[in-house]
Amino acid sequence: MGIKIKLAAVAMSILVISGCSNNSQSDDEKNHPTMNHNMEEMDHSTMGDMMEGHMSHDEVVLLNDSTGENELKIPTLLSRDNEEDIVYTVRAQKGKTEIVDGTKTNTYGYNGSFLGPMLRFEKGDTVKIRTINELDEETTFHWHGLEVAADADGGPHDALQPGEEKVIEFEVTQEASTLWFNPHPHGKTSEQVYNGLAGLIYIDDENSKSLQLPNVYGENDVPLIFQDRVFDDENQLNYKSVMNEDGTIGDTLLINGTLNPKLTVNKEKVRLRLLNGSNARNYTFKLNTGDSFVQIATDGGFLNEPVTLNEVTLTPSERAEIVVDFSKLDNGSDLALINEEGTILLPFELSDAGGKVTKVPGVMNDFSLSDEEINLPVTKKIELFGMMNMVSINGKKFDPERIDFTQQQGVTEVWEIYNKPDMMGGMIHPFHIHGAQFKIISRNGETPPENERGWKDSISVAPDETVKIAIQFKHKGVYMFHCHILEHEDNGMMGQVKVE
Ligand SMILES: [Cu+2]
Repeated sequence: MGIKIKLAAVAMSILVISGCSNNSQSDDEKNHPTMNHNMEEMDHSTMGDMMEGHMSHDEVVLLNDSTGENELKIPTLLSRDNEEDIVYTVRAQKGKTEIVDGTKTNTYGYNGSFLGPMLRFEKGDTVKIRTINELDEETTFHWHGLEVAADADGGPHDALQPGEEKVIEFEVTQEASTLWFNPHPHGKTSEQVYNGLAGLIYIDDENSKSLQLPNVYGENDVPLIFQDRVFDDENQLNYKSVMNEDGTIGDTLLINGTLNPKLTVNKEKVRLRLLNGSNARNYTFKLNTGDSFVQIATDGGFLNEPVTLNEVTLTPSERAEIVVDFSKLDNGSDLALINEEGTILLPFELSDAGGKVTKVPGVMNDFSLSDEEINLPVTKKIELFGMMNMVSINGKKFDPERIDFTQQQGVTEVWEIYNKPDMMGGMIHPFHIHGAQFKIISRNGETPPENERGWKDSISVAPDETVKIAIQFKHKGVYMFHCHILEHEDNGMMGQVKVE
């Protein structure tokens, strides 16, 4: 099967992809990690890399349609180590996984060979997690979106060597939300995530339990982890052979690790918890019928009111919870989740069973952004710039010995994040801050769209865009902030804030 390629309008055409035989072209570069770059700014080694077979940012490999032949896998719920205490064990492991029928792919996983279980906490819980590194290389256990002290956060300072373990303990103080966990060892994050290290965290609270939203896990409350990969001729994930310094993109979509997935649903409202778990690809999710759906939650909690949308875009690490109404569909309806190119990501099959009657409440949360927060002066400025291995934040690459900013615990500050374009355009950088949920004040001076008026831990920042956020850290310690294109992160597009 050939790999489909897309060319940007202003192409600096270096198209050297081994094994590619079927290039289709389009002018549409919307929502892709596309970069048209000034050649003069590149050094020779970068050029050499690109000439030797890495993709340039002028083309994005299209995804293949899902054939729908495999029922979607649902991550298992991780049970506690014993009944009395809220203690969990999470092991990073290697293994072999039958992703493609009849063959075993070498993969990484948590408590299994590929991806991980789902950890479900309740607000107010004191949770202990025993993390164990059973890999042959160092790793860390980072809890993306969780508001914990930095020594429990699993940043690059917290590397566990092979065979090492560490127990962390924290209280769940934040509201109901869909978070996730992944490795964060500096320079190795991209490959470890690519090989399969990623898992889900659900937080429940009194509010989420009282809202009567669809909440039957795996039935009408379904997590969807989107990850694109390239399988080689032996059906292996050979990261080094497909790695792109600017973000590794694949032609094959896995959802929850399932190749060619379909989801069987009852005739009811179904809540889909979308997580962009890809190294670099952006997704704009739509229904193939053009029908609308409602978004009910952002990265870190419920929106105040459901927002009706025809599409929602997620950059790497962002989440959105949406509710799709299947209750009025006929059997035989041809319904699928697609992306902006019309690629079928997830076909739905309607079962004969009638579903539960649930309602999306008109009021779900009391998130607020005060005038005081809006009017705070900007006290931290972030400038994202560069491409390939020449990415930087405020002109600097990550240095574990350097603290870039300090901030007082419990004090709200306004950060201004600017994506500085190069002469030929630039690319979207998804920007993530550890250890806190924040609020978007403005995008280019404008109020953010309705579906971003909620708690966020990762934001898309487009070329030449300035995003202002209000952020407060509940805990102390040194936290990372970085681009969530994992290869940019590994290439040093990361800094540190020390909360005192
Ligand atoms: Cu980036």
